[in-house]
Amino acid sequence: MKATLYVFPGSHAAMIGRLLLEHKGIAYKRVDLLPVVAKAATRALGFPNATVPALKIDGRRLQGTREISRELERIKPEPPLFPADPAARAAVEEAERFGDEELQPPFRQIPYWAYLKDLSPLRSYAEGAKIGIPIGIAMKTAWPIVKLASRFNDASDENVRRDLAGLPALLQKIDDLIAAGVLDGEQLNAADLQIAASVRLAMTFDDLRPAIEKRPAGKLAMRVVPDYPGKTPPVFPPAWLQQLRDSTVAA
Ligand SMILES: N[C@@H](CCC(=O)N[C@@H](CS)C(=O)NCC(=O)O)C(=O)O
Repeated sequence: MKATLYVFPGSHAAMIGRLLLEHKGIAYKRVDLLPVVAKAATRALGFPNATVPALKIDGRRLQGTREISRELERIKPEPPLFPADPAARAAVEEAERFGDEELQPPFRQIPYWAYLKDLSPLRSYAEGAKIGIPIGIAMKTAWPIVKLASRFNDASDENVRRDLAGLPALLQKIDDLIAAGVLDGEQLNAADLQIAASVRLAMTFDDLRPAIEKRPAGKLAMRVVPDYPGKTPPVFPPAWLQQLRDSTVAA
């Protein structure tokens, strides 16, 4: 099998693409793009959408974490990403949908808002990436990219404040899915990988990590992605973190 995965540093969706291939034991070449630039690059490479992860596998083009998980399951059934039992499979598919549609989006706003305030942590997210130009030069071009990406992703004060206030409910839902046995079983499934990558990205933020790491959701994230490059020191106004702090006491 010949596989090339297009990603960009820091992207939780791209991390899911990597985890899916690694779960299946499929060797792949990783191509690191830059945010925003990736939009044009993926189109130029013949993908239908302008997002990562984008996977070329045996000449076929797959895009989006859920399309990739399903196709990998079809072309290489072992080890499985989905349970064989239909009811259990439906529960994993629904958890995967939740991860994709509800959990991923805030983490396309929160990071860009933070980098607009302070660009210096950005470099840590590119650790291990080969973006084709020296990292120092890439960082000099980072400011316009971050500004554009913030605009594309609506990373406004209002949205990010709302995202942060919504985190306790998302984390509770993940803890509930773990308690119900849908996630964090003996064998990891597609929803574990989908959800853990977003939670693990959240844990690279010093403001968020203490409220997450001791919860089942945080432990799952560490199990699935022990090393997620990047670290952002405290950056959010304390008032925006109130709900998260309250939920830490309750957890
Ligand atoms: N729900 C999609 C989301 C893919 C997505 O939006 N990826 C972001 C990165 S996290 C992206 O490629 N954005 C384009 C860009 O910023 O250039 C999936 O699970 O694959």
